[in-house]
Amino acid sequence: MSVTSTLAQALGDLDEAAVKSLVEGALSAKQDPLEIVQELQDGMEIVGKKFEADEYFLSELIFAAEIFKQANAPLGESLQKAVKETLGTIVLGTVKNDIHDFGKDIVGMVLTSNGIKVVDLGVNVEHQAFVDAIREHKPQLVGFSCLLTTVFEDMKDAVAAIEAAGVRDQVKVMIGGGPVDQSVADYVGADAYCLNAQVAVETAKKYLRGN
Ligand code: B12
Repeated sequence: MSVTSTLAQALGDLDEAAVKSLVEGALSAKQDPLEIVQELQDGMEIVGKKFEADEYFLSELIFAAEIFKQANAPLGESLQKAVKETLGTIVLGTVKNDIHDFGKDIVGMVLTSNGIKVVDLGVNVEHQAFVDAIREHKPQLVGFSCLLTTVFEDMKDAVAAIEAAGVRDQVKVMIGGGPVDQSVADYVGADAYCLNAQVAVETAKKYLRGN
């Protein structure tokens, strides 16, 4: 078993000390920080499944979130490379009625380290706030993060608000988050669905370079 899959399991088991030392070990072994992020994401997947199976409750979810946050702190530093050019701008936020922000923060961090300016609107973002930010910052991209199936409708409404404001053709809308897939992107009227931060970077660069 690789160090990183052990890492996913350690997070799934809420073994705070093991997660900390495995991340430190992986970083000093010069493992790609994005791979480590992916393993932590897999660990959160295990936590989510245990929550669904009533093995974990909200307190465990909160504890897992705390471990995840601490584990990610040194990764952010490793991801910050010398950015030579700014490729473009993305307005990013977690949609209305949703307060999950780890996925959004990771995507924002990885996009920033790849030369894309990130305007982070935070969580539980009103539809109109996306519209206002498009007018103010003139981004080429808008990103919605969504972790709750109950907020698909909010994403759809946010896209509709952007459309109604007459600025839909100025931006590409990218969406991501645990329960999101291509069919959700089609349903809400987004341009692209991104499985993870790596795909987010590839997709953003494709749009910004126009190929
Ligand atoms: C941590 C967590 C929490 C934490 C959030 C802490 C925080 N600051 O974010 C806390 C404890 C606060 C929490 C609260 C709740 N949670 Co919660 N939570 C989770 C958990 C375990 C992990 C989510 C996570 O952080 N994953 C790690 C990140 C890195 O992954 P990610 O978000 O998917 O992001 C990656 C990609 O998706 C993509 N991506 C993400 N966003 C974007 C955006 C763009 C633009 C792009 C391009 C890509 C992209 O890139 C990221 C990096 O690779 C999930 C279970 C799961 N497996 O998802 C449940 C889960 C999402 N929660 C759930 C629920 C039900 C809740 C609560 C309603 C619980 C309650 N009863 O109060 C509340 C929500 C309140 C609200 N209104 O939002 C359910 C949702 C079920 C559903 N069908 O919708 C889940 C699935 C658990 C479960 N299995 O039941 N939660």
